[in-house]
Amino acid sequence: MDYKQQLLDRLHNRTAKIGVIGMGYVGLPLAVEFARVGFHVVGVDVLEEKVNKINAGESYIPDVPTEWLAPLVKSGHMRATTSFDVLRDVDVISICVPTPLLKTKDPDMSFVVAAADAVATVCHAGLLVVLESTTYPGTTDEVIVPRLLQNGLTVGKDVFVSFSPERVDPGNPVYGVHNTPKVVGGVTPACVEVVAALYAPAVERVVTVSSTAAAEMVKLLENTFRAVNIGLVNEMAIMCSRLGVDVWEVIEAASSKPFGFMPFYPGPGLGGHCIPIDPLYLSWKLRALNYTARFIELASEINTSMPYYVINLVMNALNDDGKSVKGCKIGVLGMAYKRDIDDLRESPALDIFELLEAKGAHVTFNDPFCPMVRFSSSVEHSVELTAEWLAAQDCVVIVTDHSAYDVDFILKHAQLVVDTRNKTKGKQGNARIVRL
Ligand code: SAJ
Repeated sequence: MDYKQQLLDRLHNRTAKIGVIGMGYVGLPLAVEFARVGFHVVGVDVLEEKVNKINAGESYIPDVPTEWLAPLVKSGHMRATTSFDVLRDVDVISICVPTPLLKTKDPDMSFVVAAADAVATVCHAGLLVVLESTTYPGTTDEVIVPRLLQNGLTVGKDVFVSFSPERVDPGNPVYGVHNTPKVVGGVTPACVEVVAALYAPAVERVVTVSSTAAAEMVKLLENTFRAVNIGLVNEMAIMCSRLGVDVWEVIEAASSKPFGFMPFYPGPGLGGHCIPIDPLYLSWKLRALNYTARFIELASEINTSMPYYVINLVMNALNDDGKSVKGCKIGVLGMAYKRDIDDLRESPALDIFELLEAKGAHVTFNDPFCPMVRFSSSVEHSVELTAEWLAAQDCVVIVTDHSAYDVDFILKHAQLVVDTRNKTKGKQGNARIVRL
């Protein structure tokens, strides 16, 4: 049996059945994109709540409008379940599960291993398995492949194994699954051919690389590039402060260079589920190979120090008003890890909030996207952004520069504003402004 040709035919005529494990911000958009181009897709997730919402045609991922999902569920092109058994009948399995860090800052591969073990129980000849979760180079070959070989299958002949990094940018109004080029790598050339044929109908451009490790590394280069450059510009901010130079002015002027420069901006720290974490997967792997990824580790050190740097800014600003943090009222504007989204994962605002509380300040926050924040020992709710609340704060800290914030209103009513995002650029008001 020519399983490669069988898969290629089924992918070409859209009769291939696709299973996607993990109905999160990566898996659901991917599943919907496959369904939109005519595949029958089944999403598998451990959370019944997500499964029920999908089967009711209700999206819980902002990047997937319900009006996209509902018709696909109605037509039978999209459904979801908590049972892995459905994967016995699919031709393709895409693994889109989290790859977080353990408390020790080491990779937490438990979700990938659990998915790989589940796939091993349903694996059959003619199956294509694609890992999309961001991970260290070698994961696909070392974690996925051995579990599939237990079934006596031959990779590249009976079963096809690939890696394709997810490039979902939550909240990006321009780039989605369809128009973000998709990098694909495979264990063998036949695996590359098959995985390229999988994505070809769903994405505008497929970029093939020669191996799974290369594809795993592409993603890590992309996000390490960001983490290191953000670390660089955060250190630039610290240096500019020592020099009495406005780092924002410097970056804006440097951005006038039409080649060889790309602006990054200092901030309160590095949030999100990608940028602070992915590079540490790479440095972890290299440590096992007796190599220290110095740029990654230094950038991580600088980026994780930024919340403390912000606390110092606040302390010094209050000190200039003859106040100490202890006993002061401090209002935090924005808790999400970046503007105009509701994601709190790794948000530096969480650290800033807790560090200020630890110093004895009475801290409250406003975030139009995050009505509630659960801390280790308390649950805090977003307060209404009123003139009274602003005026009552000894200091207001802009941590996340949501577009909805009316800076003129804030500067009119606040006494002191510490701005970590240059949101107050070119603005004046009653408040004294201290910028990162
Ligand atoms: N940040 C800065 N300065 C910058 C850029 C970002 O401090 O110049 C901070 C942000 O506030 C945030 C963190 O870094 O806390 C990460 O920001 P991000 O813009 O990288 O946004 P993410 O985490 O949503 O990154 C995603 C990434 N997508 C994936 O990894 C799949 C990344 O590849 C995208 O390039 C990025 O979105 C994007 O372009 O927005």
